[in-house]
Amino acid sequence: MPSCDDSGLCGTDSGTADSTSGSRTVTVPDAAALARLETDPAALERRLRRALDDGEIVTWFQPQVRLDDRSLVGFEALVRWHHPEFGLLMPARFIRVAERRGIAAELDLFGLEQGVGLLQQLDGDAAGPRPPLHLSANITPDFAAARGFADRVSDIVARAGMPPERITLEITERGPIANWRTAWRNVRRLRRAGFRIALDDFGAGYSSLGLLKELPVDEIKVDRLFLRRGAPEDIAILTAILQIARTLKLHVLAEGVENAEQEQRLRALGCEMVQGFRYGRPMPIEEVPEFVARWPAGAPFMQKADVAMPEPAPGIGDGL
Ligand SMILES: [Ca+2]
Repeated sequence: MPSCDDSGLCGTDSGTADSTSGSRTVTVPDAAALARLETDPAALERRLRRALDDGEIVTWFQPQVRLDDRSLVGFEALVRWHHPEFGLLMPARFIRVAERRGIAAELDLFGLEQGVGLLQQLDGDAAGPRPPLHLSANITPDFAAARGFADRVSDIVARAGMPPERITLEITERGPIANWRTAWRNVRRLRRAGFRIALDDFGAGYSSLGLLKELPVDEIKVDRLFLRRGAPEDIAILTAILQIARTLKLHVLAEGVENAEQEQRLRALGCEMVQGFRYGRPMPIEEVPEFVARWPAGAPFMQKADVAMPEPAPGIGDGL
């Protein structure tokens, strides 16, 4: 069975077999055949386009939670490729080719559209009044820089009658693109229209402090990298990120929270929101309504805009 982690990476166990994980069947990929596809960008592009047409691209959703009282805040939409031969493929396997070949926009829009539809369904399911749930949708930088980006995103949300304030666009500075200036102009336009903007993978890769000056950011998504080990330098970096966020009045969401120890660390640092296996794994869209219905009564719902940054525990950050 492939081991899929929270970051969206699946293992590439060799051999071909079917195994069942809960209610869903997972196909273990033929690693050699998959590698052949991955190393042939033209073939991968053709196959990916067909996947979009044939309905093999699916969106999974992972809950986002307020750390303080475990209020359910919303979900991040995560695009997957349900390949008939290779099983469930994470974006890491195809996103680079998708970006280079101009398909990333279609994947981003698909995730957004599915997510907006899900919010509508969840609104309709609510038995009584509850704060509206929020959607976080990933946007690749190439798409952000593309002509028509802002209109295409706005259209999907407007057609559904969904307030843009219920959507966070997660953007990362990954990789070189031709025109950052255009990308950030487009992003600023969507922010003015009411969308929230999150800096994804913050602290890792290309996501830089400079972007906090460049962009009207609402939220920082702290990369899982700083949670894994709990080493003093990781804690120092987490502390510094949270201090910056507090000073700039930004929201913070830590990704990749898997256990009580990590949760405790984030709580002491005054982190506001979390996402990770500890609160819910990514799940197929059909499973989300039941997940929401079963959300424990003691852990309420909360509108994302109302989540406020708590103060860190006394002594945290001293000496930095
Ligand atoms: Ca993301």
